Amino acid sequence: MKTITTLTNKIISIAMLLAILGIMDSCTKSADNPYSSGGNTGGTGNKGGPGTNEVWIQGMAFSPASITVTAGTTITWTNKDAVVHTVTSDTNLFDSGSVSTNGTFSHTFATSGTYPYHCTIHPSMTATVVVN
Ligand SMILES: [Cu+2]
Repeated sequence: MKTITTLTNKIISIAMLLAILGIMDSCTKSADNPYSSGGNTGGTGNKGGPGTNEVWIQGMAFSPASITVTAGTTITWTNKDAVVHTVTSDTNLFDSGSVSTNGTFSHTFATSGTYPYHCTIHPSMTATVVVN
């Protein structure tokens, strides 16, 4: 009888250990891949925030106001506002023209430098792309 009890205890211990390992494993997976839930790239909702190499035009502002990328990176802007905006380079390097609600504009930055830009409709909306 005592032997059976000891064996049962061992089985319970092993089961609990496996359960704990299982919990740890699932935590590690979610920590390793924070964007595994799909992210917001290309989405039309306003929840979450812009993904990698992505700028949201939201609340009459560019978010993030300063984005840093490596040369050759394509940045995509998405208009999350109900009004039309533009993504216009201060130095005429790029100009989106009118971007409507949920519309996007992309530009590839081939050369290192600092690239300030603005919205021509709302001149107070300014931001910067830094290319390393
Ligand atoms: Cu604007």
